[in-house]
Amino acid sequence: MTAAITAWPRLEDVVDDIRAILDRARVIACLPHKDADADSLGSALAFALSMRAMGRDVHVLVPPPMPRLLDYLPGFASVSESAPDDIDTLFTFDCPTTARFGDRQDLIQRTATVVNVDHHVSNEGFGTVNLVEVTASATGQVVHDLLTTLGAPITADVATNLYAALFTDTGGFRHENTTEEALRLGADLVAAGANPGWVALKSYKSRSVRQLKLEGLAVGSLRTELDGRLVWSEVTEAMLAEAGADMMESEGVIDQLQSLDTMQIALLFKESAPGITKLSVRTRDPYDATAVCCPFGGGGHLRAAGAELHEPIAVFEPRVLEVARGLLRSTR
Ligand SMILES: [Mn+2]
Repeated sequence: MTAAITAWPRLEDVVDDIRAILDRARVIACLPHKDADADSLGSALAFALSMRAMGRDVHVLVPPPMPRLLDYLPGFASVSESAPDDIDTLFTFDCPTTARFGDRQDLIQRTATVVNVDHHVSNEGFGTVNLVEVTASATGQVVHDLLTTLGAPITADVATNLYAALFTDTGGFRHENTTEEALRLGADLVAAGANPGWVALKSYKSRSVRQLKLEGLAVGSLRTELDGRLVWSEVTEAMLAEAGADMMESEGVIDQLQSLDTMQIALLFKESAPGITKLSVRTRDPYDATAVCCPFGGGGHLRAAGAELHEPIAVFEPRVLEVARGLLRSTR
């Protein structure tokens, strides 16, 4: 595990490099991380749509599977799972490690120029140019700063993608990363054509019966320890089968766990494939979510992090619980 990079170049230090890269680029692709959320894909689409509005032909690729729950984002219909062979310039969004590109990791190695746009503290700096603003509430905020500095247009569709990125990465403007800057940017994006009610409807009020049933099963099997300070649950293959849902539809479960009044560390274990477990972690002050994930090669943000291990839940879960208990016992 490499140590976190603490001093990133500022936008004004890299914008000329990015401008030169765009001038030279012939085939540009935008890439979010695997199992993209609205920040990652919304940022990629916003950048691509703004470039397209300036006459550039830009591809948006996703590592499979296609994140179909995000089909409301403007430009989604143009997203592809397969990459053209002749990409020479790759922009990545909201992805701290190359491992998170899943089946598209090879693109990072075989593309001559990579611009890494992100806001994760744990970013590995894998780009030719790295634009990582760790104080930004969302990668969408970094993209907005980049586009406006480049003089690229913020059309209504660009604004909608950026608003969806910002809105969901702040948990609907509820998480600790809901800064004054984030709220001001939200207003600017609405002025540019984003519809906040519609984005809220699409991101938080458009779930299927399958999704709610799955959530019910996962919430129903939650467990707590240490007076409810530690809460955890699982999403298993059996639950998916019972609800008729797939793993993509388990996205809201961790939000239910972190709504518990006594919660200080919430953990969700997902059986993403036989023998592979995905961990999602949410914490409250003073607990660092990355401290739970880093021992297992994961990372993320101060209050939201994750990891993936090639171990079944039954093996992985007790190890993570030990780390979480240790943290909770060390501070009150
Ligand atoms: Mn993000």
